[in-house]
Amino acid sequence: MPINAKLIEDHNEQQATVHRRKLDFIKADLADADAIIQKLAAFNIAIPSWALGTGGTRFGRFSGGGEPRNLEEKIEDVGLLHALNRSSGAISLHIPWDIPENYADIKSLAAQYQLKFDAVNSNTFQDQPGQALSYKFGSLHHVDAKVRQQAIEHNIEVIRHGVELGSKALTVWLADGSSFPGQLNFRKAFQRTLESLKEIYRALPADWNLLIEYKAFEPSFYSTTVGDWGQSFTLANKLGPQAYTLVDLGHHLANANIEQIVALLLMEGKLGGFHFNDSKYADDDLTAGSIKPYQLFLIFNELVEGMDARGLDHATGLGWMIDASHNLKDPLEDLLQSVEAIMIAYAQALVVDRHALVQAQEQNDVVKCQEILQQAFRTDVRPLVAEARLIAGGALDPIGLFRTSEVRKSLIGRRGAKTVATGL
Ligand code: LRH
Ligand code: MN
Repeated sequence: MPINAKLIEDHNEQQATVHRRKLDFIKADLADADAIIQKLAAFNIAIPSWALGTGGTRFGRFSGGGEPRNLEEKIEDVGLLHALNRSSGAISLHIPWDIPENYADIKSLAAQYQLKFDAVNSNTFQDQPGQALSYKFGSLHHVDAKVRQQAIEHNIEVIRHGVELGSKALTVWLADGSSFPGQLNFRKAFQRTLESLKEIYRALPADWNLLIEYKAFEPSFYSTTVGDWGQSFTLANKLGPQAYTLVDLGHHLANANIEQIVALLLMEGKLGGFHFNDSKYADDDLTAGSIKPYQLFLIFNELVEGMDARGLDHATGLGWMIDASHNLKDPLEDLLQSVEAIMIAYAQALVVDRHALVQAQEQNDVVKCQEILQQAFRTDVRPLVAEARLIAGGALDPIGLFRTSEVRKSLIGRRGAKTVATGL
């Protein structure tokens, strides 16, 4: 592991004076700074196993080298991220891209890096070598019961892998849909999806959640059977108490008010978790907070308000995951930026003067409401996030230390310049 405690200590010593000055500045204006720092230190975001290498599009992929060649190296890379920011303490696996050869070895390797296994993801959007029946025309909504059964059994197998690893949730994202009017009977497709999910739900261990991820379009370009929050919410309600919706920020039509969707799903007790990323046009899977940082803040503003209203613990109450793809940036630097942006949005939401906001809302003082929110959004909370890292044993400047330690150079040295990671 190119990053060790001594390196982090020396790095933090060099940064200590500047950090302390900035921290004292923001603490002077905040009554509950220490409580906020504790909340930030307890907050962890799971890293997707499929986003540790260079992503690409159908037009091309430009690998940067030193990418993980197997599950062990993916765990090592998430371990490195967690050593730097102490906020990436879990990995989310995608099956069959990451089937462990030996559960015990993989679990002890993850434990070495203080990593847990977050939700496991099924994959019925690709045909695997030797697969009997194709998912070309869908999986859980397929007109052929044999194809649906094949997809159901795959999801149950994914649960089995997850149980071995100590995961507590299955994420189901379905590419199922249609690309031409008339191709699909929407009612039958939805009912078949529900009946198929019921069989998967029956296979869930009692302490597991089923997270139903919706997406407006791609790879289907006319309809997607689980295409929006309403369809996912309806399925989760019909399935039972262990079924929830999963909100991938990139899976909405343009200008959707995602923070309002989040507030309502949370109010209904059916918000299960997130796939954080950002986008300008479609499911671009860009770095979280890189295009619409105000939207990310507004989402966390609703999360803090709604989770406190339900008495939910911020760190454990929902599934916090990143789902991004890195076409241009170093994958590890990109993930460090995403975690930082999410922590900043959470910290900004924690410094909102909630009492004053409620008062202004009850008085329809529209200007005051906006001033209160933007006061928080315009507050530089980075020293609070850095202090949370420091007290958790991380680096004050993760990307700075990643670069000065030439981590990528040593990974390329060990793994080669042309390695390509499995995944998207
Ligand atoms: C679909 C999705 C889903 C994953 C896949 C890698 O767009 O967001 O969460 O299975 O990306
Ligand atoms: Mn996703």
